[in-house]
Amino acid sequence: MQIIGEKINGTRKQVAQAIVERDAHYIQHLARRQAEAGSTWLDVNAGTHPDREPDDLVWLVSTIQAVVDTPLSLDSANPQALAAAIKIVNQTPLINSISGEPQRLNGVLPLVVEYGCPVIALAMGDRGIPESSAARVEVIQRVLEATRAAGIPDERVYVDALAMTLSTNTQSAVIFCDTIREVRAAYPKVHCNAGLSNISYGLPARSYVNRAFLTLALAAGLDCAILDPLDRELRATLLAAELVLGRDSYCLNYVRAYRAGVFTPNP
Ligand code: THG
Repeated sequence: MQIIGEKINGTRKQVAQAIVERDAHYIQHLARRQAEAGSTWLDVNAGTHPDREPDDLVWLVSTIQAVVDTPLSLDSANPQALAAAIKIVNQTPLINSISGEPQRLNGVLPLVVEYGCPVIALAMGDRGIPESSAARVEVIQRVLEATRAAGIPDERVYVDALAMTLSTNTQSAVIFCDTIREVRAAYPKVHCNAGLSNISYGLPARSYVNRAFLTLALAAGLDCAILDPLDRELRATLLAAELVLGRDSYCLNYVRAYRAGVFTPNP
């Protein structure tokens, strides 16, 4: 399982403030803690106005790289911001993301090809996020035609079926899992990613919802997630679910994590 640390995201209030104030310490603290918690990538989302986003993303990337060497997930729909950030990264980043929107495919795919990056592909087209799993699979098929035509191997594509909050559609986790089951069957080599915490947006006691969703999505074929790596109970759930799904030979990861103290509750 690959983990993308979610915490450096400008839609979070304190991060937004740190970006405006150029508070490097706050960002670096989040970077260090998420790296220590075992993130494969750190998501970096400036979440600012498109005019400011290239500068803000570049500042975030250089601020983070000054303290950790975990590769970054550049989270932006803005080709200018991605192009500026990609030039200064120390390690090949994950590009988050492309979609079926022509503007995004045309603007971002050339960068993915030029720099040989892994890339997240969202199940979203020019008319937004389709309601049904069948329509999401169709969008993904179109995006994969484009990535294959550009010479990007399926192994470098992280399909994201888009986890939307249950507070506005109680079927959204079911639709998500149905979509990735179909994608997995048709394209065995692609990865499947989720923005896990989206699922519980607007609900109380979110971590329980995140944990239940993570377990079911893992069973459906999820192998990568943007999540809060500092949520120890979520990490314990991840380890237990992978063990139960037969993805932890000799129970090694589970037992090692127990010994490392992962199973003590969140402070
Ligand atoms: N897919 C892809 N990228 C994405 C998303 C996706 N990037 C943004 C977002 N969705 C994933 N990142 C976050 C980051 C923070 C939160 C939700 C999604 C969030 N955090 C709470 C907070 O900051 O208070 C705490 C979360 C919790 O309680 O666990 O809500 O879907 N490709």
